Amino acid sequence: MPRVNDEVAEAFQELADLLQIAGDDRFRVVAYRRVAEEIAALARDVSTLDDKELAALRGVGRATASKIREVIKTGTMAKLEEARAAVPPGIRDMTALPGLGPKTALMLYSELGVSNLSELDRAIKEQKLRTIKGLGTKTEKNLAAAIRRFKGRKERVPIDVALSVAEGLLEELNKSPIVSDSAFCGSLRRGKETIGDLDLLATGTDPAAIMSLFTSLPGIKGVAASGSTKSSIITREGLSVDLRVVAPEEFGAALQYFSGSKEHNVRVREIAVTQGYKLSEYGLFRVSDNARVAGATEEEIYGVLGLQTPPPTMRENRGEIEMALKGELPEVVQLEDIQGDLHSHTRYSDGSATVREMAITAMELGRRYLAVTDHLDAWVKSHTAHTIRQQAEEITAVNQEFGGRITVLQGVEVDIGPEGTMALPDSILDLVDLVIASIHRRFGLDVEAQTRRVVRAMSHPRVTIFGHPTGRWLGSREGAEFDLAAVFEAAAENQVAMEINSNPARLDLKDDHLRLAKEFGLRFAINTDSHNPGHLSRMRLGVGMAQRGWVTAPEVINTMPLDKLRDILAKR
Ligand code: DGT
Ligand code: CA
Ligand code: CA
Ligand code: ZN
Repeated sequence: MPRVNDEVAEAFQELADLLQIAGDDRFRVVAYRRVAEEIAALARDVSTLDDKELAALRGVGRATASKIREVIKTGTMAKLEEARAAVPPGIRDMTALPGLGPKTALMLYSELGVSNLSELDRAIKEQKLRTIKGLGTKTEKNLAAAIRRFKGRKERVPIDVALSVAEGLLEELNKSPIVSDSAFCGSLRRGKETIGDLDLLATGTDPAAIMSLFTSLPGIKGVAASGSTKSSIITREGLSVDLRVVAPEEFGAALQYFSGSKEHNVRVREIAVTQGYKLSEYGLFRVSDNARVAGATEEEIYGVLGLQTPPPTMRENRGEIEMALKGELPEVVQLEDIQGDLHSHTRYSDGSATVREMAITAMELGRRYLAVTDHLDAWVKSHTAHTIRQQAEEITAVNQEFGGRITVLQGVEVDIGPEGTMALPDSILDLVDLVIASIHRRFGLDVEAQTRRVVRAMSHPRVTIFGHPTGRWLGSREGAEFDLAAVFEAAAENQVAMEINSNPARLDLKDDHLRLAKEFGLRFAINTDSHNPGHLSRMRLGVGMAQRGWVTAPEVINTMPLDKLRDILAKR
């Protein structure tokens, strides 16, 4: 159907919805709806119809025909704009929810005074919808789910996107001499896998100038709010970004406050109160004389309160504050601890680069070793052994060329079959340095069958790493469900390392699972699963997730120098 027909049909549909909400004449509402349907069903481009042809459409008189022309010409119509102005925009947002038509929206407005999504959310929580005739507990449940989906879809952005937007914006700000310091905070600084909005901080002598610099940066779609010390913009990616300008002596306090999490902040503030202080985004103040005792840096604030400074990735009030009070925070793994990368793909399977190209980029990133782990089962099954030997020769040549500055290891990523067996025979697995076993299909097995499958895979003597264990794909797939404890126990018994996959759509295992895995004494491999050289720098995302799971460097096998790692690989 021509695009313009869609546009016209939508305008009439919206007009009908709005008039219905506003309590307009019922017949007129029905008539506009019919026009919308008629135009949506039209095979020809509506803008090519002459007056006679337009008038021949069912339900279209002279007045309607001129409205159609108006939409074709301007994209909207006066009547629609008028109706939009008459109905609160919040109510229009409500009708965007599946399952909530204009009739119900009107009822919610007139009976409960609900005029936007957050009021609707509250009314559902207070179980008010069921008091209206025709609505019930089922409506409440369905709408609650629709609101969650609506918010989830509109608001959260993958961490890699948010990170590159944040770094781009900070770089622009830092170019200017009026900005003396800046940082990102919020969920991005805590390394969460998805980001609701960006929270940026800056300090400098001229806040107003920083604000106008920020709101006129290139690549922004709109300015949502602009004030003297706080502004919000929307980026091209649809991400909303707040920037606050604070004084240098407040920078650490603001950084601490806006990094969160909220739960962490609440607990730290309680500790401050019991010690006779007041902590806010402006600083740490003594209650007795209101004197500022700290605020320029986070370390200073935590220090006065007798706490170690937890890495931002640990600040979720999951026990880190108690450990910080005792001076027993674990030293979580850092990007600088990483010696190599144990999961990558080349043109031998679905990667886009050669072994040599991957090695060069890995070397530039400071890695001392890189395992190429192509999926040789799915791609070249019939002559896998031959392919492996051929790749081995290529690897030897690359290793000779780079003379120990980087060492390429040969591995395979082998598929775990539905029964837990490996998709390649042992005779093939014996040819390589390292075997990653992963699930790529059949995520929907019931928990019992899935657990049996994975436990069996863990006990295979040649498996070194369990790749992206749950197989979750953020935004589209939850991942396999299995009994984590049973799988971790089997893996521990067989010394299989759990992967922390740095692909931003995976970040798997995730934080809670990592903390459980640690209890079984498991070791981890933080890998990029790169399919091109650009992916190799995703390592920091995996490290962030590892930190969120309190994983320390000695627990990560790819923090080891190559000779130590070879001992581990040889044992398998
Ligand atoms: P997001 O944006 O949904 O991914 O998550 P955050 O953590 O970035 O949350 P956001 O942007 O609403 O707020 C940024 C930080 O500001 C948050 O991590 C902690 C702090 N904050 C926000 N609201 C409150 C609050 O009501 N109390 C306290 N103590 N801190 C808050
Ligand atoms: Ca945020
Ligand atoms: Ca925010
Ligand atoms: Zn892979």
